[in-house]
Amino acid sequence: MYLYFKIPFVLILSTIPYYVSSNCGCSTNRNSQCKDDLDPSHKYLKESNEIPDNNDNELLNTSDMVLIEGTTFEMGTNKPVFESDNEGPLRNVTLKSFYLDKYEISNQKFYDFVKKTGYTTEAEIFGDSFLFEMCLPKEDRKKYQDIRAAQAPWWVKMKGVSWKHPEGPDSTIEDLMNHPVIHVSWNDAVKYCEHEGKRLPTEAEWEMACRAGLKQKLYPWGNKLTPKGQHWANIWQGEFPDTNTGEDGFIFTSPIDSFPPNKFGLHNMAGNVWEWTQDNWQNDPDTKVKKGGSFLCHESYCWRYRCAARSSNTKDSSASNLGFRCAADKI
Ligand SMILES: [Ca+2]
Ligand SMILES: [Ca+2]
Repeated sequence: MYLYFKIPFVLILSTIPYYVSSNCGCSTNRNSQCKDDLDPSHKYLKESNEIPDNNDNELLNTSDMVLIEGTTFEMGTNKPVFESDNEGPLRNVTLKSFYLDKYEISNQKFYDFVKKTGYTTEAEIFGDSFLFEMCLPKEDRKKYQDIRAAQAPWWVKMKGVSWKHPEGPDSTIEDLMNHPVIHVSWNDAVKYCEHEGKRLPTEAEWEMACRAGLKQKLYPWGNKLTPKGQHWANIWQGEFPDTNTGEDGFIFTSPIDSFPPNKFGLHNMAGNVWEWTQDNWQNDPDTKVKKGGSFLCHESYCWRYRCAARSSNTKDSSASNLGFRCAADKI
């Protein structure tokens, strides 16, 4: 019963400075601006996260997955919004058939996984994760000035935050079981997918699935953000980062089956939470591509809920707007 229920529907965060940047509020890499512990890798006990390799695809259950037929599609764009993200150029990419989860992985599914395996996430091992500041009571916000990401001061690296306590150390997932799991690193996501006999999608697979057969459209449903006056994704309405009107029905995450699916039957490819992919960011094996934008994205600041958009985090990072879904090879 912590912060989630105390936050008014319209939030006015007048104390937070407004920074215009293409950074997207995405500076949630684990070591960014962490002055007291620049190399916390010693805390990461690999052996504590070992799960036996399991290549037995009898584990694979495709009931909540969509089979996407292999084809050639146009990936990227020649009209990049954020050139430094390498959204372009437009190029033809040919993929084999694959399965993709219809939904982002929910707290319920991650809970079941942890119950079966005893898995401990990296945020739990490190003891903290990045939390969007509006989750904190106003009186507590100034306490965290020293551990904010430099270019995105609305992120607070907070102790006790994890997938089990997503909105502050005293919060729970009790009423959020059908919401996407958050505060999970790329490493955590890989372990989850492997346990299900699955894997993370490649960036190309994710983008082909996002486009759902549409050519060079901005969003999974077309080019208009709100066709027929309806919201099709959980993003930010209002002025970022000061006012979120929640016009689409959600200030934070939404249930994984909310909003209409795209033509492939996939929900929330754009918005809600960012989704990890397999791919390295600019050939750095420790930094991974994420796709789709999140409930914090607004066109004025982080127009990254487009299929061609991309961003990144280091693979041990976690945050309150970052989750995943799994893919699998066609059997
Ligand atoms: Ca929203
Ligand atoms: Ca998403």
